[in-house]
Amino acid sequence: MKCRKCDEKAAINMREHKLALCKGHYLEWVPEQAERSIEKYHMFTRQERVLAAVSGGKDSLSLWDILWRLGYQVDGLYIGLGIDGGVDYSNESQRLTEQFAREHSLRLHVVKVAEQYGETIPAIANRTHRGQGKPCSVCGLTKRHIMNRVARDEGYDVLVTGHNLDDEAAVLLGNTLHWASGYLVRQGPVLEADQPGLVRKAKPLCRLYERQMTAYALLRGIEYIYDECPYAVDATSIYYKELLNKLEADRPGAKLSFYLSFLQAKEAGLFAPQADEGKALLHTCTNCGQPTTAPGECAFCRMLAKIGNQKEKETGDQAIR
Ligand code: Q46
Ligand code: ZN
Ligand code: ZN
Repeated sequence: MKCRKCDEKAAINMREHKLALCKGHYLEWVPEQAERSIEKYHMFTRQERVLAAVSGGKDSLSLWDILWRLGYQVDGLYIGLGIDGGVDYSNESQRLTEQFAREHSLRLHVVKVAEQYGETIPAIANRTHRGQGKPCSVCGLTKRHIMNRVARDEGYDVLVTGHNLDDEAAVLLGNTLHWASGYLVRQGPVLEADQPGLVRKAKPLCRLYERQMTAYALLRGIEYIYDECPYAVDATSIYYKELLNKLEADRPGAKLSFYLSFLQAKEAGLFAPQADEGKALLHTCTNCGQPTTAPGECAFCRMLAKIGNQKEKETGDQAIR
């Protein structure tokens, strides 16, 4: 099969777009698609400072690469979770992220949860008993907190993440199956900073398939961590992704159309703005200053206080012994 734009052999055939491209044209096409999303959804401009959350995986490193090539002012943020799981996941992902930053002369912020808060994510999860043995809820809460804090404290205009179309369509399917209107209202390529202390979030890869991102990373020669986080297996989102992949196999483009039609329906007013929309985070945490749903301390600070109390108790117990 030949490239649509030249006579070279095609490196990828995208049935969803009825488009086959050679390596050179594909490496141009992906950033063009990202740029189209950035402009269409008013994500950010070249005058704004962008912080990319990078995990060492293919999506986030490719996102960083693409934004840098497109000429945006983009720095990286790596959060060391302290997750081992037999594959030394955190150390390897940090090594690859730092290597990428060095090779491209890009600025990288590194925040290690254990250094900053005294314990790794799995250890905090064990202490707090959140998430029935899986550290994902503690992990999500902590990552959101750190990402917003660094973006806000370092004066970035927007925080970007490497969520791709498969991620977004899986979340959409989950939200739709539950008719989770609160989540559906907020799901989209951009989450505006509609509360003081909150930084705008954007997902420039939201219209690119996971397969396209893998192809981009491989053809661009980006070295990324192949292993998923060991806790990612068996997640419901993986099941939703498999369901959507079956649909996509029979009907190429179904995933994209599912997501884009949702965005269009939203734009057309499917979810009329509620009177209380956006007012959910009206309070400011008395400890860290980030927005929160109830007066007092935010969920993250309450979690930290809890593990602090436990540690004090442990030291006390040891002293008595
Ligand atoms: S939440 Fe859960 Fe992820 Fe954190 S513990 Fe791993 S799988 S990394 S997106
Ligand atoms: Zn070509
Ligand atoms: Zn707080």
